Amino acid sequence: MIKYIFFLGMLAIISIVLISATMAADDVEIVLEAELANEIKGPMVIAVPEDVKAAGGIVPLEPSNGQFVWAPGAPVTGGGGSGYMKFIVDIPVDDTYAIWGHVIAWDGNSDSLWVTWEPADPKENPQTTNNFDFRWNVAGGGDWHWDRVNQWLDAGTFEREWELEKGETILTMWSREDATMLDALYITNDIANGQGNVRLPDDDDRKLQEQGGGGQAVEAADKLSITWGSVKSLY
Ligand SMILES: [Ca+2]
Ligand SMILES: [Ca+2]
Ligand SMILES: [Ca+2]
Repeated sequence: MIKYIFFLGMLAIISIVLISATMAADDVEIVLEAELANEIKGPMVIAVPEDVKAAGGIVPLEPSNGQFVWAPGAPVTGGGGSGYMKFIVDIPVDDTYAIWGHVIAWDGNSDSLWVTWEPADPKENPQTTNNFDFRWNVAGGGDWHWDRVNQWLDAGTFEREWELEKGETILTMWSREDATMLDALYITNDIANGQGNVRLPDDDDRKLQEQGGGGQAVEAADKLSITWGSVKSLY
């Protein structure tokens, strides 16, 4: 009997160790280029730094992959509110996720987007509903910098997170104020360490994105690439 209890105890310990190892391996990062979005609707367009000069702005440093997405606009001026970029994101594990964007926001008239992520968010166009739940107050700065997607309400600005099940999701970045620039996205379920782990897409990430995949699972020590099944197009 004592032997049996000991055996059960050992089993429990082994299970805990195995579960812990599995949880570490379940950290997910999905690193996307804005310009490789599945759909980009004008006036949002893929741009290169020189295009900014034509709009009257200061030419930014080279973005990841040489390109970014924006609704063209001159500094300081208002405008925006139409066009979007849509990403089909294959979520590998049920969990809560957050998003960081690699952005430039020159001024108070060029520093916001709308963000919806279905199915956690409803299928809603915030450009027409003006629903502040989906308004991202992009941190200002004339050089590329990371900013976590937030919810800019009248009451203040709050970090956003989304509970998602494994499977296909649709992330839409809608133009709100023109000249807001998006270079890349970093999505993770390791939210606590997200700000410290943010990184730009590499060749493997771009390959996954172009194949219609979701992302890479991150092992505790080194990164393990996983190819997801190809994602069916929704369009
Ligand atoms: Ca603004
Ligand atoms: Ca603007
Ligand atoms: Ca880019």
